[in-house]
Amino acid sequence: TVPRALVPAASRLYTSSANSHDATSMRAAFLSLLGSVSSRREIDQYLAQFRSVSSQQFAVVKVGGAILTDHIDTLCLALQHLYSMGLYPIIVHGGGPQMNKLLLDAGVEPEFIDGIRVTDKKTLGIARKLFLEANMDLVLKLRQDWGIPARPITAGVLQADYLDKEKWKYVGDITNVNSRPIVDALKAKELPILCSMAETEDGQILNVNADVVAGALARSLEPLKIVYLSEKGGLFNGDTGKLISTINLDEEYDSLMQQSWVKYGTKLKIVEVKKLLDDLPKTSSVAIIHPQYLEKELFTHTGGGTLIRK
Ligand code: X2W
Repeated sequence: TVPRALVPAASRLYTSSANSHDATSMRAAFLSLLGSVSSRREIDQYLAQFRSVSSQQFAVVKVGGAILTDHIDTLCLALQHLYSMGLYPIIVHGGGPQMNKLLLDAGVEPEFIDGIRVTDKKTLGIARKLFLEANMDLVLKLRQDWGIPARPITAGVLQADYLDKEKWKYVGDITNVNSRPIVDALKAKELPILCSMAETEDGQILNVNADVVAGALARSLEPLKIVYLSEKGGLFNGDTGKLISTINLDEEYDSLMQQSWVKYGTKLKIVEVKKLLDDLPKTSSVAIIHPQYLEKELFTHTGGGTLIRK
């Protein structure tokens, strides 16, 4: 595992060099971070690959709501680390668990159909307020506590129609991604922080599942990495309970689909990831990981969660 004890020291090193991108000191800190688990060449190889594409094509990172509440510093540290190397992932965060709690507090029972929240007018009102607050909290934390210039992008990117107004009410199906605000933020060397709300043509705000937003951003920007940060930190084999380190869809998809433990959410996730990767260049891959292993996943062959590729 990553020697986490080294991380605070490394992060101090980065803070001092975050703006100058002082290659030598960053490199020293980075190597100390990953040194025990991977070779210098391995890290170099990945870094060169990530730097070979334009900044909007490095990574789209989806941050699950539970990460915002329970692992925020781990997330910020990982983002600071990437930022110090000149890597600017595009962040979209959720807020599902917080939303459930607010609804229960308001006396409303959360309702989902096929994993998508049924969002009536009252629920939408609560969601809008919560997602905007969560977005601003994350942006301020990154800026003030971690010295990372983050930019909130809460409108103007995601266009949508109603997914099915009868069934889900105020829930969006993304029809278009306007990447301009994201590209502008990256040009200004700021981390774009998006939340999972979209707008219809006539300006109605709609709730969208954050995984779906990440997929739509990925289809539009075609990044090398699509990362889903979650508490579980990967997909697990239901028979052995072991973390699945790599799934090569071209070779394993059909046999995987026949496994008895591939059902419900796991099945849905694999099917969705396959659809996504079918639409993207072969160099793109999806990683499902805990934020603690973000760098390990990005810069080592062994990774730290589940890597899905074609
Ligand atoms: C989601 C958006 C937030 C989300 C919801 O209201 O919960 C829909 O399902 P997590 O933390 O990633 O689950 N929207 C339409 O996806 O957050």
